[in-house]
Amino acid sequence: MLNISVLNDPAFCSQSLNKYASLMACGNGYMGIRATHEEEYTHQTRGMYLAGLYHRAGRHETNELVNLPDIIGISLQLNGEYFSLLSGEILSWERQLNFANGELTRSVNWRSPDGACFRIDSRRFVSLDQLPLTAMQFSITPLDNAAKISLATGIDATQTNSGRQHLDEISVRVFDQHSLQGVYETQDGAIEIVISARCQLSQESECSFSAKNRRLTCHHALTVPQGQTVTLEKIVWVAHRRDKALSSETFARNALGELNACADRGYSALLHRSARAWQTRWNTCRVEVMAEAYQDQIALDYAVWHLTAMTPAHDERISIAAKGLTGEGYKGHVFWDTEIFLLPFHLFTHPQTARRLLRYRWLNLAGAREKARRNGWPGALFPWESAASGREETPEFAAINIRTGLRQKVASALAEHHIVADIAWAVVAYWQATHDDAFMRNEGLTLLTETATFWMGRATEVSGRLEIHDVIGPDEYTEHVNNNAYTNYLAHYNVANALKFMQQFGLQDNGFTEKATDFLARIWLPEADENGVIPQDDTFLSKPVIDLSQYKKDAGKQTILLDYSRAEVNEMQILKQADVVMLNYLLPERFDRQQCRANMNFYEPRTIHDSSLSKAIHGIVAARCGDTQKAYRFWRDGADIDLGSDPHSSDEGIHAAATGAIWSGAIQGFAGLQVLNGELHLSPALPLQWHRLTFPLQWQQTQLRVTIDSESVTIDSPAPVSLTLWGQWVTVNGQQTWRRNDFSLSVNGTATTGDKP
Ligand code: IFM
Repeated sequence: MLNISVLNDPAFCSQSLNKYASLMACGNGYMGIRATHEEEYTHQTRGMYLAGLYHRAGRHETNELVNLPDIIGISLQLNGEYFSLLSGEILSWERQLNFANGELTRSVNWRSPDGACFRIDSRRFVSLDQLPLTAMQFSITPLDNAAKISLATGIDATQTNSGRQHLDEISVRVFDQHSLQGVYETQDGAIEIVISARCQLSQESECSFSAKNRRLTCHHALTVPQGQTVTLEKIVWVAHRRDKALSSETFARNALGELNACADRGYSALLHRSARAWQTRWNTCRVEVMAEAYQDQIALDYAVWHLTAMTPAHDERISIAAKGLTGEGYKGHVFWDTEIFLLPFHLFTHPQTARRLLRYRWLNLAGAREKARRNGWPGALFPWESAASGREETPEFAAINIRTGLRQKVASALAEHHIVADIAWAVVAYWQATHDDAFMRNEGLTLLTETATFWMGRATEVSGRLEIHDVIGPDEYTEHVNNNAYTNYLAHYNVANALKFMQQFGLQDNGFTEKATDFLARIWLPEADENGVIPQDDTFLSKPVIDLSQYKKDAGKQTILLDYSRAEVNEMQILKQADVVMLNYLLPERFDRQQCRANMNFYEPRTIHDSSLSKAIHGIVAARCGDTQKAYRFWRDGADIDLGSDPHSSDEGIHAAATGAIWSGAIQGFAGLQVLNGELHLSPALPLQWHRLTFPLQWQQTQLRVTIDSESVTIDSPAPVSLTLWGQWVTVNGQQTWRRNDFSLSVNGTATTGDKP
């Protein structure tokens, strides 16, 4: 039995309501529900989202992940007074998300302003076993006197995305004495959502229903004797559809049937089934660390839990939003975060999910081709931000300047083209880790050649060499530059791999081969200076340097923009996030330790880390350079982006990419996992704070288990697998242990070490 950790919400605090609503959000890849309290607080943002359910609320809006009608809210009156923790006294408090089974629980002892004491307990989960299912229980125990209790809960369709209403209420109905159903449709008529809920009280009560102002509500009133507990059990089934093959009535009736079948089983049985699904999940992806700080294990469990909860593994037509399914930040759009920060976890634990994420891009090729064509380029230009259709969804303008009334244009959609090569990078990574030839022959090669074709058209000839002009690299504080090193090198990698895999799979296209060969010979790859520093772009090194220490202290808050305009920032050596260091991370074959260290030493002092995508990558590169303690500091800072003490860091949702990077930092950083020329390398070096690290790893259809401590590595493999360990070629079959110092073997199976044959 794995000893999975829990995440605690340490105290009721009105400042951090939204942070914990994000961090403790329950989800299963199909739906996500923010961990808001049942009772109402003005600043609390409720949220329930279905992966891929986007809609545009108006002409000047972009598609956004729809915040669905709320099912969590319960209005509780105790002796005629509304229950709120802002009044009275909290006598004891416990709230936690149990990662093992996905259950969120709260237990509060509370004294009301007029002196009566109550215990309020609540539990809920989103089922990993039946995706449209969520269940909750809410219990009240009057502790010192009998109490009059009334409860009101149901389906509240007044919910909006910060005021933008996406849904029409089509019908609301009540069935028998317990069940409610609301049918809603996105205002463009494209998607129908049916929410069915059964609310049952553990004791006899006066029960009634109301439907008013988009709220369908079930009311219970009763008197509860002292010491007795009354429990409301609410089971909810959230169905949706685009295709209208069934009549509305049949679809709604089926949903009610599903609800009834679940509700008849009851909360505990439903939780048990979901917990079993989580157990299976944990068995295949838990990363265990024996560390001085238990926080590190919590961070790793937090990461794996959310990486599961945010990923629509059931449906390849959708991908992962930058905030997962935990909030409305970035409007639920999909960025390069998915391929570069989230895909590695899936690739090395559930490669089928990585495949689906890539198929999402493949299914959306039409939008990418269209974007390239509109801009006058061939091939596929993937949108910087995408949603369900694969069209560009980046908002045209950022926040308004309220002094001038002017809106700042968002340049990313116009120039942050590296996403094209990032997707190609992920295709190659997927093939290397799986050798899935069927995928490569079909989707993979189409993606590689379409993206390569884009780069070949995108490049500009300058005195015989090919350059890529007017781009934004990963560092979004430096806009519209020529020859961003990251972009040029990744474009080269993209075209080189398109050519390589075409040849490997025996596909002949003379025109493509000729053009690609020419591109590879002439594309400008910015060269390192004598110290190994690669210029970020053509002009970066000529810009002035300023002292960034005060801004680095507030990393993530973009405080530099309070002192300088974006245009001014653009004219200084200031990075928002890893750029050349990111390049070093992604293409380890190209850059040796000394070059990585040189770039890290040069660029890191110039990097504010205002993006949550920055520190973890620095950590991995530091680990590869042998600076394990520095890597650990970056890793911890990366974990603290969500889990640290800032009460507002995650109000609008967790940072999905940073969550992926918690996993990557451990596996690609401290375990030293790299894929070099298609081969698996491990070069573990644990930070002093970690004594042991254990994790499962899928590599080319074999499920390995790796255990690392300060002196040795043990690998368990059911079939022969070859890899390079600390620079030496080894083959593992069964369980084998290598000591770091001498590579002496303690063998259960057979092993060979030495140079690669
Ligand atoms: O994709 C990132 C980008 O690199 C930095 N700004 C936030 C985006 C979404 O996470």
